[in-house]
Amino acid sequence: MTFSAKRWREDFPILRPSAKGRWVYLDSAATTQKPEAVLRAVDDYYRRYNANVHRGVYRIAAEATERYEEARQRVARFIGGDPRGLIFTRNTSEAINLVAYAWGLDNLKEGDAILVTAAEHHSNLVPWQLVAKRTGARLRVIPLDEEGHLDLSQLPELLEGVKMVALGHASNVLGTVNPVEEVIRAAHEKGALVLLDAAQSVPRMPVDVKALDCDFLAFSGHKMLAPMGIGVLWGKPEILEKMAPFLGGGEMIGRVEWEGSTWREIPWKFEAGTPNVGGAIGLLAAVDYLEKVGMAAIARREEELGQLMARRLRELPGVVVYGPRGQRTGIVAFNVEGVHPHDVSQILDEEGVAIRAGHHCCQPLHRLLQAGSSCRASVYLYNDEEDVDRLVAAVQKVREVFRVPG
Ligand code: 7TS
Repeated sequence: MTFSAKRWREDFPILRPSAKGRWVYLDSAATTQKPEAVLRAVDDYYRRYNANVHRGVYRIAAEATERYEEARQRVARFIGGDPRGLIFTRNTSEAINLVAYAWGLDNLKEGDAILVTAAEHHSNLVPWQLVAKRTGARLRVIPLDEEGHLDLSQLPELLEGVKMVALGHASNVLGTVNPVEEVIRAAHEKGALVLLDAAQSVPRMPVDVKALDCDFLAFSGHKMLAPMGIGVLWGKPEILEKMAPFLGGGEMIGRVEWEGSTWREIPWKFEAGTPNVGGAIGLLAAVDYLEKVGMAAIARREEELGQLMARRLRELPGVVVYGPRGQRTGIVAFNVEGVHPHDVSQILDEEGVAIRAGHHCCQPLHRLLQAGSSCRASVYLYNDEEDVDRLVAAVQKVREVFRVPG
């Protein structure tokens, strides 16, 4: 059965063609557009049953609480996890900070190591640096091979003394999917925990925390059709239960005395203050939508379009494409020789093609690639071959404007 991006695209008001024609959105790795179903679910909450959760005993407060907790159950099912381990956060960054602080400050000490990869997003690097500084732990880095795959040849040595492996599942620059099962198995054999930064995997492939056996998983709603400001940390309940809270405040307490307080059970222990109820309801609608499309179908489609984009861009003289030649996701970073990515992106914008330019929050990786920054095109379920044609034609235009040799 062929994948009908056109069919899905119709659900996204922002993507409807204007008088100027079709606008091509290729920046879904930064944030995805939102379908009617999500917009309607959020709108319905604010119009019809907006109320704070877990507090009021009146009718709409009960409805808001019910929907919020239903979102927790539904999103947990989407990733194959126990809902008691599902904590709503603002985004992936906050989810990772939660673990770095609430787990790291109590479990890391001088001489311990935290293992990351050379392709980490700053969100899965800087929190660990901050906590390493406070605890005396050290960061260690899994290197990459020429194509951007993890070089796991030294993994047993790299794991010596490691307490936490904080690992990106799918790269937001290279388009690689890391062999996380292998790393998780090896880490567990050495007694280390594993946090997966799944910001780019949960939106574009089936992810099952039980099958993976990861200890923590972090992702953002806004990269998977949901509104901004809602994210998820999933953790194994038995680990979360032993952790101290991250933030203190209302909602997360059991009993409060002047001298100290007790905490609610998980997951509420980690949700201080009024949560983003509308966001969670939007994420529930997003997950329903994604399952209707089918995560396996989305993954296949991503791979097809990613391969096509990488191949077509590589055919253009003076264009360098980063990442693997083989299997990849629909995230493709590239550079046009001698042209700054901001100039590329500006010309593309004039051609009605939106891509991202910059270091994509991966400065150490860009230094490895020997590029200060790059252009990045990323697809989602609403993109198709015509969008790839438009991208390639617009990059051709850049080559002409800047007289790129070839
Ligand atoms: N980890 C990865 C792999 C990411 O791609 C991102 C966001 C994050 C963590 C942080 O997510 P946030 O929702 O907390 O911001 N990446 C990007 C990007 O590539 N362009 O814009 C945001």
